[in-house]
Amino acid sequence: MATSHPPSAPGWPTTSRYVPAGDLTNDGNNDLLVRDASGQLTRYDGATNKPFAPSGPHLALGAGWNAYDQLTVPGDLTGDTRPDLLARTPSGDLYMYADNGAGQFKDPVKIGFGWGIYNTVVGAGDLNGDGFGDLLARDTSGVLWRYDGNGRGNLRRPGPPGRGLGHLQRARRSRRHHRRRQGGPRGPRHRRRPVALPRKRRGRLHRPRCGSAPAGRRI
Ligand SMILES: [Ca+2]
Ligand SMILES: [Ca+2]
Repeated sequence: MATSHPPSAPGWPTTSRYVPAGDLTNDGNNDLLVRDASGQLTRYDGATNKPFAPSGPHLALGAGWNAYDQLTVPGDLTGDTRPDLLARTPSGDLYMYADNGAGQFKDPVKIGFGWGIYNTVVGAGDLNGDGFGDLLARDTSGVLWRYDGNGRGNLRRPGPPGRGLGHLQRARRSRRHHRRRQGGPRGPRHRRRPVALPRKRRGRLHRPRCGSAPAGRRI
């Protein structure tokens, strides 16, 4: 999950961005990524029962990271159990940095575009229990969307949409009830088209459909 708040220990500049990163070094402790105001990214290594400190063990991971306006670690996206990093540019391109097995990152792979429709993109860990990290994205109207990691370094639309399914089922029951009250057709349920989101909301985030643009599930 991304955060702009520094760790509670003193000495962390408020101008840096702090990204909880999971266990990048595979030592059983979660680590922290810090991007400073100049764009330098640094990995700070977690330790049991010790707060992160600016003087603690760390490794510089390179410069130029201020090219991104969102950095977040959803968990493992590649299927190797090691957490991976997602980075979004201000223009909406989404890049995946896979953990290289040594607590650093491989070269980025562009996995999407059009993500500028979201004002926040947050790695959420494994929400659906398949072992792969998942992502939450909030659009400018406050609607939250979920993207599931596919274990192959990318994101996919989820299966059962959880709360959203209940919403669709309620909408379907409501429409069926309305038809019956009006004496309309009562054909088998499977012959009807699934009820989509309310018309005023339908397709709001599906305009950039082509390629690997966002196509998440509203939750
Ligand atoms: Ca991984
Ligand atoms: Ca998952």
